[in-house]
Amino acid sequence: MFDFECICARGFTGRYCQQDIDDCAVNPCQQGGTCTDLVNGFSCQCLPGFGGAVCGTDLDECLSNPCANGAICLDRPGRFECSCPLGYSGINCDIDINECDSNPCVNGASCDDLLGSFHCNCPEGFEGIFCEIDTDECSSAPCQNQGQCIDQKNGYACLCRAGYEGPFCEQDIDECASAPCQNRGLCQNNVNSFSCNCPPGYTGAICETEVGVNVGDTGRIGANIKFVVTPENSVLNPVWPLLCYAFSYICFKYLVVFSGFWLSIRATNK
Ligand SMILES: [Ca+2]
Ligand SMILES: [Ca+2]
Ligand SMILES: [Ca+2]
Repeated sequence: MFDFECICARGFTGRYCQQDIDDCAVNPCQQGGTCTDLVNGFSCQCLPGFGGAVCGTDLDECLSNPCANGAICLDRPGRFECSCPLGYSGINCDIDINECDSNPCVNGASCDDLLGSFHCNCPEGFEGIFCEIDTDECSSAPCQNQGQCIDQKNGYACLCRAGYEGPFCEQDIDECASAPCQNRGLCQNNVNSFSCNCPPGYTGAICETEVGVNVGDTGRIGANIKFVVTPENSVLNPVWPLLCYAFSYICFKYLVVFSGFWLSIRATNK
């Protein structure tokens, strides 16, 4: 009875050396590489990013400069990572982030996308980074004569005190415009009121009451003009001839109404 023993070539085993040893059985390929069994050996097909006989070498994916816009490249196992500068995004930092996408501008402002920021174009009457501030048009105190200023959108309104009008309350309402003084009384325009300077022979708030006149009666015709009722033969103050001339019509009228007396205007500013 003969026996024999086969001395196998490398890579084979078995009684008759009929069995090819599976060199991949020990999982020699690293990092997920695919192993192919060969005769007395194996080969590894590496996943992207790895190299070497058993895929144990981490390739430097940053060597190809994949990061744009000055981003810092970080070599990772099997991949790269870009650390983007402000205002950029994307795997390669090649996307300019649109900071207007979040609609940061309010009150109808338009948005300009900038690098890492935005700019709001405010409509008239608004200010602030987001145009969120309603400009106070009352800050310049545009209302006159103690008028109250109401701030509005891109403007203001003045609430005037009684007796004033106009966009800025700049106008003193002329309460004399309706000619309220009767009997040729002189109307004086005041704030929210008027007063009547009654001619000789009249009195009352609007000179509505007729009274007699006597020699020696005094009164006012204008703010600085006083009168005195004088006898017919009295002489006018020669210092004020023109002033008297200006009132000559009034003088004549008094002469008719209060017949029996000459009325002259003696102008003084005392
Ligand atoms: Ca941007
Ligand atoms: Ca405003
Ligand atoms: Ca007035």
